[in-house]
Amino acid sequence: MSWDEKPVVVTVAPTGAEVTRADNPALPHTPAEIAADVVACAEAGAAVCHLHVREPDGTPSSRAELFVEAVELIRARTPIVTMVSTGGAVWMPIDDRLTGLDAAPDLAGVETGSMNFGEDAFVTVPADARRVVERARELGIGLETECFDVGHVVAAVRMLERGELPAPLRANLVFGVPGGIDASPEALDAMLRPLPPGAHWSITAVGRHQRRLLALALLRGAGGIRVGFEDAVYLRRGVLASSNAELVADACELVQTLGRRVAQIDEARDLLACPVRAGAASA
Ligand code: KMH
Ligand code: ZN
Repeated sequence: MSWDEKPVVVTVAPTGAEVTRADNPALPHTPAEIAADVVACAEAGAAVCHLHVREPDGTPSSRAELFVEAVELIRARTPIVTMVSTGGAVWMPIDDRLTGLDAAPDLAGVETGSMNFGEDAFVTVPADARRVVERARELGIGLETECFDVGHVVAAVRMLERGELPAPLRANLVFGVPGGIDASPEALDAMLRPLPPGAHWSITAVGRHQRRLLALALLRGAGGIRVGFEDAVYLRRGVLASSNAELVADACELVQTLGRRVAQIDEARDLLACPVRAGAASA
């Protein structure tokens, strides 16, 4: 199948760890709110959800029970691919970033390098990355590398080559985080260069260049794109999104406008080599 015939996996990142209700009042906090958003996003075209959890007051959390509750509520209502963050929030120690794995999601993110993150340091040393990979392996959870700069992509590929990261390589390339690579066409070239042929790559972009960079990546053969309040709370300049589902619907329209097709959830599972877990809702 040529790149333009390949369906595009749309991921929603509904809550993240940095955005607040002061930024967008529709931000989901509780597992029930997150699950309701994810179900609506699946109906709008999302095939994967990238999950962080929050305390009821909105504080980013690492409580395993919240991850378990969110994943269970989602699985009961939609077969969407579940992915937990192990990036957490910048202040979380690595032990706290592993708790989402207790929810037995389909996939987990793994950071393969460190960086500044705005005014903070977001640290993942190689031993941390190996811990995430080992724990995910033990639990039969697939991995997606979260790469915020070229060195993170290179490190992920080296881990793959050394057998430290299981194949297939799923790489989410993130642009525009202050401290990471910028959101420019040249940056996209630089992030793609180290990837081996056949890697599944998706793109996340934050800030005002988001839409342009997603469009560019779709025309360069991106296997996936990510949207949601974690990355942007605006639909257009000056227009707040009313919900995560509105952002997903808008992203799906962009995919189609550019002559590509949005992947159904079962297609996404094939593309991501991510089988259905026993007990999960069917399509
Ligand atoms: N909240 C950021 C510090 C991820 O989920 O993998 C990390 C993050 C990346 O959101
Ligand atoms: Zn995240």
